[in-house]
This record gives sequence, structure tokens and C-alpha cells, in this order.
Amino acid sequence: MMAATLDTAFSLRGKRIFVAGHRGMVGSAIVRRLASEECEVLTASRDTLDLIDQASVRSWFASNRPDVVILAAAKVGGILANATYPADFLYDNLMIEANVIEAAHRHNVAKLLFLGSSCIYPKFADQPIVEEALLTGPLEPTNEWYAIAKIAGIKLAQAYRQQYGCDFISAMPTNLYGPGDNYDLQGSHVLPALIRKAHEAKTANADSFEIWGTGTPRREFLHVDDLASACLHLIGSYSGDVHVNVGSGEDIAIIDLARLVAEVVGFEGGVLCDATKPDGTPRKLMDSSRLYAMGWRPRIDLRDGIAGAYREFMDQSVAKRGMQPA
Ligand code: GFB
Repeated sequence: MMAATLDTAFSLRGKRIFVAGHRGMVGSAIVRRLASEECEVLTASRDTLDLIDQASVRSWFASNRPDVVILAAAKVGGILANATYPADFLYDNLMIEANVIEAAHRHNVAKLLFLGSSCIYPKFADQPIVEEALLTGPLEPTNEWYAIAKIAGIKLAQAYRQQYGCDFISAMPTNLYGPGDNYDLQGSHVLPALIRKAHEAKTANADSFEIWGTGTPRREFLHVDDLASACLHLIGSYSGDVHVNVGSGEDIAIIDLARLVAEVVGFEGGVLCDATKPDGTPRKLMDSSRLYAMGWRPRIDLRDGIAGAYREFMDQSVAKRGMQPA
């Protein structure tokens, strides 16, 4: 099915925008980006609104009446977290999206943006991956729980669009990084893990640090501030059934990423591969030409983005863990 990119300029001016998941890396970047728009940003803490609980979500929507919803709330994690907590990744994400999307319909939300992930695509999808590759082959087992939940979210948005005419759209970001990332080595994605590992190796004067897997998988990375600008671009200019890929258009082998991170951090030792750990999908580069054709481009180069993330990691380390910057 081709995207019906309608000519629907949608303005945020004067609107009440609910950012679900505002404390997460993605949600907080969207809130930062919305600060320069003339709109009212609504957020809710977990005490006030439990997104997994249908009654809580319905009652919050009834009281707060958002005009626009950006659904950035999700249980997320890297390759190990996904494999360790399959029930949480599937159940929590299904409940969050079902509750929020249904409540958005019930309360006549004018526009909703659902955020998915590039892991929705088949493990061996042709590269770069086009939106039409969805559901054309088996998923990568290490993240199939999360992927199934995210595919259900896309389908829910499409279903409400088709059955009720709701203007609900979906964006599929590639691997993200930036301020507010998770640096816990068991739960994190690769980029924050490498920043931490390189920093700790440098501080300890170690000869090397270890990365998971063979180092050969390739991943595409996008700074979360670029994602936030893409989200606003899509809300402003896109209305269609098809989910839209959001990527930087370039990928890198994990071993090269580790060397780049080491360079930025100033660690001069080596990088060792622990091939007993999983590689996951061999390659995950998305074709974002549909979005680029709408006039959006990423702005933050990977090296600059990593340098910014490292500065943020150092600030966090000093503030939260009492670690000494090297
Ligand atoms: O970012 P990541 O955890 O997830 O791992 P995915 C990417 C690649 O980096 C894998 C390797 O090949 C890992 O084996 N890697 C090397 C490491 N060293 C490390 C390390 O220290 N920590 C981590 N975490 N990885 C995720 C999905 O897949 O992608 C999520 O699990 C989501 O569901 C996200 O879709 C975008 O890129 O493999």
C-alpha cells in the first residue's frame, strides 16, 4: 500500500500537546523541541498516569483533553534487556499503545504520532530497508517481542485511521542516542555502553575494552534531537497510512563504532570482541527517502553527536555516581 501523503499542513500553534513518555530519552527531546513552538505541552508523571492501566489513561484523557498526542512512552532496552525480559517488552508496550491510541480516538484527538523502531523489519530485509518490507519475513529473535508490540502499534494507528478516520500516523526511528540515554551496561543500547566502557577503560589505564558479539553487525544511528525535529516535521506535513522511516542514511560496523567512540573519549588502547555474546540483526540500515522527500534532513553528525553524549555522560557521572572525570 502506498503512503497517501495528503496536503495537510497541520499547525501546533495554540494546541495542547501530550507527550507520553516525557522522562525518557525520546520524550524529553520532543519536549525540548516543542519549547520553541507556540503550544501547550502536557506531561504526566507515573503517579498521576499509569499508561499500562486503561482506566487511568481514560480518566487522564477525559480531564486533560489533549489536541495532539506524541506516543514516545515505551519499555525499551538493548539486545540483552530484550532477550531477558520478553514478557515485559511485549505486555507493557502492547498495553501502553492500546490504551493511549484508544483513548486518543475516544477523546477526539486531532493528530497522534506513534513511535516504533527499526527492529519491526525482517532480520534479513533488503538494505536499505523500505517501509514496504514490513511483515515480509521472520523477525530477529533477540528483539521479536518488542518488534511484535511495535508492529501492533503501527497496525492500531492504521486501524483507527481506516475505521474511524482518525489522523493517526507512525514514525519508525533507527537506533537512537543522545541526552537522557541509559548507561547501565546490562540494559543499554550499544552506543551508551561503548561510551561508558571506553571511559572506564581510559580511567583505569586499561589496555583494552570488550564489546559484545563479533563487531561485524552494522547499525544506523540518529541523534535524538534529530528525531525530535523529524517528529514535528511529520506532524506538520504528513497524513497517511504507511509508517515513515526516520534515519540518518548511513550505517557503521560495531567495531568501527567502538573505535570511533574510543577516539572521541580519548582512549588509546584496543577493542576486543566477545563472540560468545549475540550479534542480533546483521544489518539494519533504513531507507528514509520517503521522509527526505518531505523536506526533512538530519543535522547532527555521528562524531559530534557522540562527543555531546560523552559530555553528558561525564556530567551525569559526576552528579549521580560521584565518579571522577578522567
Ligand atoms: O544497541 P543494541 O543493544 O541493539 O546492539 P540492536 C547493537 C549491536 O551492538 C549488537 C553490539 O550487535 C550488539 O551485540 N554490542 C557490542 C553491544 N557491544 C555492546 C554492548 O556493550 N552493549 C550492547 N547493548 N550492544 C535493538 C533492539 O537491537 O535495537 C531494540 O534490541 C530496539 O528492540 C533497538 O529495536 C533500536 O540494535 O541489536
